[in-house]
Amino acid sequence: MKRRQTTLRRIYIAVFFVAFALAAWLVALQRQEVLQAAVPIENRTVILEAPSDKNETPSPNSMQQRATITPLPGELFLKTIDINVDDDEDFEQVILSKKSTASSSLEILVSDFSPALGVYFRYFEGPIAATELDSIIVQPVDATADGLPDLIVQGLDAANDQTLTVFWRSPDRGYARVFSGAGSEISLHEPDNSENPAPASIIVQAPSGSAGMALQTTYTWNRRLSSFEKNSEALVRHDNNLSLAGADAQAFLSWLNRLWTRGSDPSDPRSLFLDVQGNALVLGSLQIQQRWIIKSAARNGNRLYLTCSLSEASGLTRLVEIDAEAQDEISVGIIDQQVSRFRRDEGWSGTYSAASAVQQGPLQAGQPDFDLFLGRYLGNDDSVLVLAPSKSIIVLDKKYREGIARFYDYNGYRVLDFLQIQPNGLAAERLLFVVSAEQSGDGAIRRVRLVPAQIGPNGVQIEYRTPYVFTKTS
Ligand SMILES: [Ca+2]
Ligand SMILES: [Ca+2]
Repeated sequence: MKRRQTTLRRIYIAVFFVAFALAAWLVALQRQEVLQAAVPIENRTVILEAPSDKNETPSPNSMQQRATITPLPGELFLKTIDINVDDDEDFEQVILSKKSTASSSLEILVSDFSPALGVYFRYFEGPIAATELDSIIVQPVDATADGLPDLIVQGLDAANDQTLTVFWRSPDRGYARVFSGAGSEISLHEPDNSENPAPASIIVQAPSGSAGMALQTTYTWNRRLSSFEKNSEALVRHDNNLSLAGADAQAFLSWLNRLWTRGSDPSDPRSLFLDVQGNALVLGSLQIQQRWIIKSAARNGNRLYLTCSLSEASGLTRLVEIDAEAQDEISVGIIDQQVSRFRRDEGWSGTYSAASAVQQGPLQAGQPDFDLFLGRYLGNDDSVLVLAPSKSIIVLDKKYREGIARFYDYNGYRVLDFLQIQPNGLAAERLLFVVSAEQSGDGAIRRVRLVPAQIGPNGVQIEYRTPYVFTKTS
């Protein structure tokens, strides 16, 4: 009898602990959700575990739930973009779709709201030249200078050639497709004159067959015929003798995996870092730092297209075009998905140089000897340093920070770049240190000295603050 009571008591205690643990877990889960919900949607960042499932297409069911209209029989909705296409007070929806599962081409569908009926309806549909869903950016732009915003759809086709499709909006008959084409480079050039708006021209560049030259075709808007007409065709110099290793996006990404800086405007230095392990593109200026998740990467020769977004759920996509110009030089162009005719330009485009130009050979990962530094360190005043490949920790002046640590060689300095990542996934503070190490006879690190530093247009600037000294403990 006594034994039975003891067993019962043990069971009660065990049940109590299980219930308590479950309750604690539920509270923690709820707190986390509340915290995440408090972050504005566009600022939410999710760190991907592995970039393995990036080619996964969204399930048609979830897309159809987000779409404001229902698909026709056989039709497949792939992506919805909420966007104000006509400059009025209501948002429309642009839906990227396929006519059937067997179809290899994509269409766009504009779903408009009828205030009279209180419902969305199928306003317009038309085929586009882009076939790679991830690459597509839709923008309302008045390409024809008649005061009505047209629809510009940019993206990539199956050969990773750049595509452009222009839907002209007529005053009374909706949209009409007035241009659709592909090229190794294709772009819409808007005249730089807001006083006296003039139609944009389209410039298509294609390989010419002769070395160092490209065939450039220009199309201009013919107002009378309401179409883009071929205006000129010429061979232009296209010198880029740089031969990057490999032909795939992965080789390009490895080559890019180092710190790039832009110093063309000394008052506004910019940096670009491709965090291959973290699957992110980190853009930095003196004021802000942005961490963009790379959703897809496609390569065409010396050009790389990265489709990025601020969070997994975000519909606001950014297409980053990176041209490898020389072994230590890239040019960067950015096209943002817009929600209205207003276009944001944060000034990231331009020519960037490799910060580690001196020491880097071709196609080297930008982390010399990082493995040597991995481990735990203790310093004065309870300061702690933990360097690990996936997550690093820095406790300085009683402040705990966890995030991602990277090493670069920068003009002869070894720099430790630490980006703090908050529990909700947001990137926070960035700390830079010039690192020097004391090694024992077998090369193992004994102590490190971290000197607080900044990276500016003139290279590494050491801050004259007391360095932090850490002793390696494991
Ligand atoms: Ca609208
Ligand atoms: Ca127009």
